[in-house]
Amino acid sequence: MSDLLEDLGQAVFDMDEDTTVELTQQAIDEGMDPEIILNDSLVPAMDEVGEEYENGDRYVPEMLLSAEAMKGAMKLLRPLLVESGVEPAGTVVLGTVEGDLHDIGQNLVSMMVEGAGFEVENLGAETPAEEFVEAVKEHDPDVVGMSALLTTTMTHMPEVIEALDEEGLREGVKVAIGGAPVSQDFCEEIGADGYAPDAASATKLIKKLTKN
Ligand code: B1M
Repeated sequence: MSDLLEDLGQAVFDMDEDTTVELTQQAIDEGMDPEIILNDSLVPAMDEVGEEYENGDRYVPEMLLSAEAMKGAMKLLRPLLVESGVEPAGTVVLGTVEGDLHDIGQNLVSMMVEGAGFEVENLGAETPAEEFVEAVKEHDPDVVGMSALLTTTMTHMPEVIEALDEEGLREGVKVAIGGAPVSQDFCEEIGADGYAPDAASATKLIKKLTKN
């Protein structure tokens, strides 16, 4: 790997958004293939960040800062990737369920999944079932991801699955869920396809569900 790509990955790992953006621009200006910048430098750096978090060697705010740096680089790369026809790894519609304002974790999941090369339609907090359904019709995603932080709102998750079923859309998508009160048992109970306890494992789960 070139020194520049190595330094770029290190900047993401070090949570240094300014350097990440600067080095991404430099790599673009030097004519590097945007796909190589993404896949050989940025994505492996975020994988490492995810691993550190899973091992307990990195906390949420530090993971967020690396994700922000990655987002800064993606802003520069996305138009070039689209131009060069690089297919995203898949599309994910993501939202926090109805009545639930908590969107910090969900945004973190969104950033990490985006960092892994997926296109993410982030519906934000307080997303009713109908909005998930509309987004699935509009974006034809591979995965619908739902987040809930309250025991009183996790009950909306099966409603979304039912609404997708009623519209004949359930077969065409995988459903991933997460959030503090949610568990693997709950996932199985409501017929979702996967549960992940944190943003790093959500990314792995979505990769697995889409076989990326
Ligand atoms: Co609220 N809140 N809150 N809150 N809040 C909790 C969740 C609570 C546990 C605090 C407590 O009592 N100890 C409690 C819930 C109790 C329960 O139901 N079991 C609670 C409560 C009760 C409330 C209110 C009802 C308080 C009130 O008004 N009386 C109210 C509800 C409002 C509403 O939603 N309608 C409320 C409001 C708020 C704020 C608005 C002030 C604010 C939210 C701001 C925002 O998000 N924009 C807030 C906050 C910040 C919290 C705590 C302190 C932190 C949540 C957070 O952001 N964590 C929280 C207590 C706590 O967790 N310590 C609490 C950091 C974040 C990175 O983690 O969200 O868990 P987390 O996300 C993780 C994983 O869960 C996972 O990955 C993420 C990253 O690793 N994950 C997924 C999340 N979504 C996923 C989706 C996936 C996969 C993984 O697949 C698709």
